[in-house]
Amino acid sequence: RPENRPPSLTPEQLIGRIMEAEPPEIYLMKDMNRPLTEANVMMSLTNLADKELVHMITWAKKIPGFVELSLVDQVHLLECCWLEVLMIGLMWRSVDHPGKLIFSPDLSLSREEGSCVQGFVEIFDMLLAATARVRELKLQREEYVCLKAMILLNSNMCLSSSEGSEEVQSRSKLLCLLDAVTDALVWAIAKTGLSFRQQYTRLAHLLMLLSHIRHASNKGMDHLHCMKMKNMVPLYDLLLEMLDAHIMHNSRLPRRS
Ligand code: AOE
Repeated sequence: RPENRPPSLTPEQLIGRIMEAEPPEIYLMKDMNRPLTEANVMMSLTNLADKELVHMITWAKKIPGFVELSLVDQVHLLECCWLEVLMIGLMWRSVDHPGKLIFSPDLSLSREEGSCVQGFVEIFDMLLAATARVRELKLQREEYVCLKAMILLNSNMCLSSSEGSEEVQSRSKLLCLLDAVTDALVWAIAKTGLSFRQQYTRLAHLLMLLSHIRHASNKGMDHLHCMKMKNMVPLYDLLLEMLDAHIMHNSRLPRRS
């Protein structure tokens, strides 16, 4: 059925649309003289994430086909992947600054500066290592936007509560969308003029990055949960609720609708 097909765009057109969806750079306009204490750093990071999440929703909605998914799937996908999406964005911004994480143009932290937040160094090192890998691979912008879209579309591979026909349709739309973005990534890799062998090796390397990002995100979630316990993260009530929803995710019983 036609409404089950992904938007019939060529890989090039799809990448164009995903590129146009890119969120803007976020400035914190923070007081440069503020000392890098645990509380100040966490406040700045939370402030940044808060602004980025608003843009992330706009970004997701601009990915061709995303808004055609069921609302339940849209919410669930974002709920599952938001930290991974923030992290790949952070890696992309930091790629030309070895040893540093560029959270925003006015907030970059070295490993040492990050260590003022308890438990941060471990996550920091994972992010620095993954960023170094991105650098080695010389990730291209087209490839980056495809990977980020794949993180979103691939975040929610759990059993769907596939009762309603709308949910079943949404699930098959999602798989078509994922295929379309995969085609776009393959197209972007082919553009680099590598041999066929090098092309599929590169595809594998790029996709393996995603498992490191998922790992870092899970560790980051644990860390955030600890921080919350210590009352270090000045989370807004709504965000706090949403964070709780995420942490309970793995232990949630299969839902019935
Ligand atoms: C990474 C990239 C980035 O751009 C910003 C940040 C800021 C904080 C950082 C994180 C990062 C890297 C990993 C860190 C983390 C702090 C501790 C952790 C360093 O180790 C993240 C600050 C997060 C603030 C909490 C916000 C809660 C939002 C809940 C969102 C949600 O559940 N839903 C459903 C909304 C989804 C909307 C898209």
